[in-house]
Amino acid sequence: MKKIVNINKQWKFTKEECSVADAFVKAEEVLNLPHTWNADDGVSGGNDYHRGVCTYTKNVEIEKHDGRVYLDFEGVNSISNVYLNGVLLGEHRGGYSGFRYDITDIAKEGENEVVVKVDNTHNEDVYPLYADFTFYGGIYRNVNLIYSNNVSFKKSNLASSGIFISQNNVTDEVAEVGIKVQFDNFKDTVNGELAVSWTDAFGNEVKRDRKEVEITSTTECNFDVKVENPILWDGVNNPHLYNVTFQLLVDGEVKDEEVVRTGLRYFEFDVDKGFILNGKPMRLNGVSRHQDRALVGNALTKAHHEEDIQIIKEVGANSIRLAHYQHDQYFYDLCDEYGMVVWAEIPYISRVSKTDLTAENAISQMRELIRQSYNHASIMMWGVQNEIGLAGQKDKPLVQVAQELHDVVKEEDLTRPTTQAQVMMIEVDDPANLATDIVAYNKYYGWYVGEVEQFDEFLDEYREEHPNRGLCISEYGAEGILKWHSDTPRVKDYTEEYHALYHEKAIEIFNKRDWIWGTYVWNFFDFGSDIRDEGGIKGMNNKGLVTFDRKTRKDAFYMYQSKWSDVPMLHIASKRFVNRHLDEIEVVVYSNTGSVDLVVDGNLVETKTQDDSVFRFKVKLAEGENTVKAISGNLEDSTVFNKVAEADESYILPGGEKQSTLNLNPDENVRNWFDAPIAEGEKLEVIEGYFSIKDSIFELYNHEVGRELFDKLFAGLIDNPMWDMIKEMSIKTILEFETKTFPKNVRLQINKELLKIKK
Ligand code: GCB
Repeated sequence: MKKIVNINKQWKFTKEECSVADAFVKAEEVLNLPHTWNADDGVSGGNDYHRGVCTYTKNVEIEKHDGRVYLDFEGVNSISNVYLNGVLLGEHRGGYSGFRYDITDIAKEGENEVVVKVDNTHNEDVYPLYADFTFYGGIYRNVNLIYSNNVSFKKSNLASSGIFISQNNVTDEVAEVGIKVQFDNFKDTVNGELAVSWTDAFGNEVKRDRKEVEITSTTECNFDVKVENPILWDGVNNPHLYNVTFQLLVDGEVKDEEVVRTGLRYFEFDVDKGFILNGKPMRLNGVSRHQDRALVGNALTKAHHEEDIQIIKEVGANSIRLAHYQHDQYFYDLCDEYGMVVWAEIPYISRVSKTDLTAENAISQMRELIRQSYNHASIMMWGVQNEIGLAGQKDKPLVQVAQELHDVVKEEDLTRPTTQAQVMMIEVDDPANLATDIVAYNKYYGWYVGEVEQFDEFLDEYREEHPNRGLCISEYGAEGILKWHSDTPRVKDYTEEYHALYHEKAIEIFNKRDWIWGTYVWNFFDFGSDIRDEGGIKGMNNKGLVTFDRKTRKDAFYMYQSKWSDVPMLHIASKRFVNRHLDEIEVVVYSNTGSVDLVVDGNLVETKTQDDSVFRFKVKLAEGENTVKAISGNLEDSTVFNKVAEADESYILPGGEKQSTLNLNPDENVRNWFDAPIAEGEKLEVIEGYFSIKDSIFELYNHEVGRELFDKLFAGLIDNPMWDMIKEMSIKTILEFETKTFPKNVRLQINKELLKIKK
């Protein structure tokens, strides 16, 4: 039988690259895995966290064993070279997938020396190349020894289990499942038997199959199974899982056993009804998760993963985008158990490699992800890319690579669609949108770009362009920092109030459209991004609904909970905004109970009964402390607001609001030229051979006549440090960054001006 021995304990480490010969002398710091060397400097800002080659060593005790022995790594970021007893076992390129070496011929009974060199420096051939998160270096997931028989399920297929369950046709009545089992045999061909038993969550065996198999070194066994009257895996409502036990027997002796936990379900993405699970439409109320957290970075324990899924359940989400890389297998297990619909993806993000033109590394990471995660019921789509093209690489084969990745997915898995998260400036009619089965956009109206209300316009525009293709908003979000507050929340003020208001408005716009199949809040947790310095905080992306240490749920968290969760809840917002100078303030209460009483210092101010879960009360404050209570049935929440004479400046981000990402400030008169009303239903016109706002800003800049208009409207852009990136964007995208300056009528007027310019 197979035996797995975890060997996380008692490694030694040095933050330098050593030769294999020196490693055992130089690596002196004793530590247990999981480990990263960037838990602190990876989140301190300045983009100066240690990126280099570091060395780990361990004396590994290996038992006498008649069979095979494997050294199995679940995640090492990002390039590793592993040596056993001085012999290089191999190099693994990619920081988020598992890999495994057959060490049978090199291992000896007793003590063995393992050296792992881990490199998290930039390497142009290994994704991710550039992204808004810290690339924590280290052996940050489990390391195991696997003792297996000479005859076993395949251990060397990209660190997968060698068993693949394909849900070919599942209905309420029957699940038709295709099973592929791959074997290893390091000895002579033998006749074995494969026993497969399905047990439901109540412990009833519902199906048992036995197959004779002749096992050679390359045997693969494919067969179909029907499970009658399956108990379906029904998302958060009933995430029922079967234990499917695969036993390999030779002469009646069990040589290997794998228990695959999987759920049976069917789903589709409908152009009008959105996502449909087991025949019932179900809007994917999703959040995105980055794995890292305060103090430990990416070196997580099971308890950390469990806490994360628990908080995601608490908000009432039914889907998770596991961004932007392969997550721990244990987390996918938890998603299966909790009934979360998962978008899984690889770190093919932001830009294409300058050297790996065929995206070989992205392809290999995709194959690893799929083979290692194939049997998870929760995974319903494979994400092939995120915001590729962000850096304006129009000359690179962006669409081609996305298509290739799509094809690779189809070679690996015919049961799940491919998806992709488009960067906001990809136009809705861009052919890139057709590269995958389904498509999604990352859109930041109301944060990087214009106002949150623009989602309305974008969604209508998309729908018109693609009446036969659904859509998901794969990212949307705003920064929300606990110490900043405002009575008049505004874009880019970083306040907890704007963060909550932004999400209220966004979700309201999304909820008006049943055809959208899903939305994913960016991000559920604050996360480390050492390149950042935002809102007075260095090294962090603060768009989370929950803080980096998982300790504080921001108001926006409760706003979503009031919309998504069935568990009765009540929450007064802005509790951290204690000192208030206005005579009358607005008190926002989130509750899914339908009716809330607001009581101030023991006096009922108002009872509100409404369908909407966002309750707004006007409250007059008395000097000094005012105790505010919200009550609904048995639920109660309270806080104290302190009336002060002057506005408390400590709530305002020093340096003031940064109102604009691009700082386009054309002369007021210039803008006014275009400020004519638009006729009802007036649309954007494009004429072949003439300019329109769909052309790139660079084309306009390079055109003799166009340049005049460019200089009037966008002169400031050339000095923008991001010019190289911005110049590839369309004029439309640039204008949409600043919709206060360029509202829709102005944009249409500018388009009319452009239509006069022949290319
Ligand atoms: C995006 C990226 C994500 C960033 C996010 C942001 O579109 O996909 O990786 O973290 O924007 O917060 O800017």
